[in-house]
Amino acid sequence: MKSCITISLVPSLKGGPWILWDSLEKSIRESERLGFDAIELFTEGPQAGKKNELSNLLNETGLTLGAVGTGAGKVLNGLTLTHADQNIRARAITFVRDMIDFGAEFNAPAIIGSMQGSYGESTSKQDAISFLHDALEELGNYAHRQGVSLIYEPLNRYETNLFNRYLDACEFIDQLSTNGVSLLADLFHMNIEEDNISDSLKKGARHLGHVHFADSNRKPVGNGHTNMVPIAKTLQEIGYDGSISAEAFAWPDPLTAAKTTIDSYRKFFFQ
Ligand code: LER
Ligand code: MN
Repeated sequence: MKSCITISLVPSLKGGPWILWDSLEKSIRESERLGFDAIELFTEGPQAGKKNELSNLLNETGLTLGAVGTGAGKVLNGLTLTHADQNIRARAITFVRDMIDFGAEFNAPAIIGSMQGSYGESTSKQDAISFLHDALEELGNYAHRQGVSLIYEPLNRYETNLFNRYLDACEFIDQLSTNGVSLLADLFHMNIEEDNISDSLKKGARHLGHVHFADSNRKPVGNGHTNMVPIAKTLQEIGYDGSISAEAFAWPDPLTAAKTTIDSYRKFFFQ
């Protein structure tokens, strides 16, 4: 398993669930100093910092890029893969393709979370699911050709009405013909939606590709009431060897959140 920490380079979204918020350089150096293996980036689009800054910093520190988030496509640009407007859906596909290219240069997958959108107002449930299916098929194949996977993330009911539960998302992925898509288990969303997080992870282990690590209240693990012991045991039992990435509020501040996180990783995964 790779210990990974989220870095946001979008100051306008301050307060969102990312641990480090400083410049790319400061955040990567801090991650290295604390002992993380990898970083997950949340950016406005398919670039981070100045030209070559990311590759230089990764080379210098030996850290890797664990994943790139695509959520800014929705939050900053209003794009989703299930929008009623065909033109907006097409722009969403282009945005995600560009993010796949960005990540693939560093061997990192792109994550589709908020970019999935929701059904309602102008899109029916059936249409939205069919748009999502076609988008994942196309983008999964696109990612696969570049040697990376595309990570689809079920979100809790307050963020999407498409797929909230991990095993429902597994069944949906089973119906795709591409094998370029895997699933993200975000322990915060799962805390809201699953009957039993460990059981869902066991039953859906075949698709697990990334983990977002946060406590019940989305604070860094150790500050809420999720019982992480059986979840960590399950991840080990199913042989999960991908990234475990802290996507949590920078509570009480980014540095303390990062320290709490690396301590939790050591406690649960890397004794
Ligand atoms: C949003 O709540 C989330 O969990 C992100 O990983 C998706 O963009
Ligand atoms: Mn997440």
